[in-house]
Amino acid sequence: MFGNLKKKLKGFFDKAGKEAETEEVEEEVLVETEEDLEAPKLSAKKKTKAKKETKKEKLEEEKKIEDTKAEKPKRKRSILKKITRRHISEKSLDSILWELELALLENDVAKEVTESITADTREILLETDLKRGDTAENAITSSLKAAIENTLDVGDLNIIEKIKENEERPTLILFVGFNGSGKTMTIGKFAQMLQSQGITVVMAAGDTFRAAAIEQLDIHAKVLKVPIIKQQRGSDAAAVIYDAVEHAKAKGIDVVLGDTAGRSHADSNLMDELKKIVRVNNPDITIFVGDSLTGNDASEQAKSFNDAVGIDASVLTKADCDVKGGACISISHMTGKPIIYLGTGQGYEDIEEFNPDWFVEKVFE
Ligand SMILES: Nc1nc2c(ncn2[C@@H]2O[C@H](COP(=O)(O)OP(=O)(O)OP(=O)(O)O)[C@@H](O)[C@H]2O)c(=O)[nH]1
Ligand SMILES: [Mg+2]
Repeated sequence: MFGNLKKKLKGFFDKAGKEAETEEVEEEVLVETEEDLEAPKLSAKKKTKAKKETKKEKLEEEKKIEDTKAEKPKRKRSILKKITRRHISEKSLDSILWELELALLENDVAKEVTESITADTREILLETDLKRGDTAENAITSSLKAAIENTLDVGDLNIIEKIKENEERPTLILFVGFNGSGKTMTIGKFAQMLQSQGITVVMAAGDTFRAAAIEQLDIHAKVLKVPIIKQQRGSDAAAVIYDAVEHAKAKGIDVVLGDTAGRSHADSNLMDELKKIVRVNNPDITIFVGDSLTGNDASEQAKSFNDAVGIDASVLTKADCDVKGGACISISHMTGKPIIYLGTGQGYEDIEEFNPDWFVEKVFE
């Protein structure tokens, strides 16, 4: 899984590490220091005056001075200090980042995401001083790692918690995406996963468009012993899902898993139908299901579905195949929504939580 990205980055790091020139620069920096002030002394004038004061006043005055001494007043002072910094020279940075851009593009990271990661890496590298004994390669690796971590840091969505918090009505989870991306299979996996957590589910055969789509979901329902709400092919998908929600309400079922027909964002009729499904049923969670084998296209699709109906998270399927991995980075960045699961095979158990930290470790290990 993600072997290609790892391989590409390894090649990049080797080359970049060898080519990177570091430079030492001496800089003068302002350092703020604090120094103790002398405890205030009584002026001569004040001293004579003090003599004339009563003993009580004198004692009070002395106490005041003692208190001030105890506070130890400090004065801030800025001084110029010379320091030597070692970092990768800007000149070699340009060629390194160009190589990085290529390595990411070749691994299905979308162009705009590549640019953002490269810019982030540049910024981090320029800000980072190389410590004694630190190699350029280490600095490049950790800067890129930090830049990718930033890109993946788009919040989290815990489905199980969200379902358990929603006590008022059944939680409707709608699965949307391109043709053949794995929506229906993922519904089977979700049904199995949720049931194993003691959460009850009903399936809604909302793909009323493609031949045999209803029968396909029906098979999953039978195997998993899950109720299913369906109508004939060609019927109104929004109504099928509405009926499933009503059924869940009546039977006290926790979750409705809504299947939808695969569609391209360019198909305006089907996109309008999807908007209607969303308008009528107001899903609690809309999940974009993307095929990681389609690489760069998956992130473009995710963005267009997010723009059309608003998604809450993505599931990337077929991660068991030798995928490049760049789609994971791109989808999060382009939708601003987290990837929550990876599909890792054709069995019901083949679903894994997506953990950005794990992903980054995997790529850099
Ligand atoms: N290897 C692998 N195959 C998967 C995975 N998820 C789905 N598939 C397969 O991908 C194919 C399409 O899956 P479906 O669930 O029918 O996809 P869909 O999005 O519902 O397709 P449409 O309804 O036609 O839009 C099937 O052969 C699935 O078994 C996965 O994680 N790994
Ligand atoms: Mg389907």
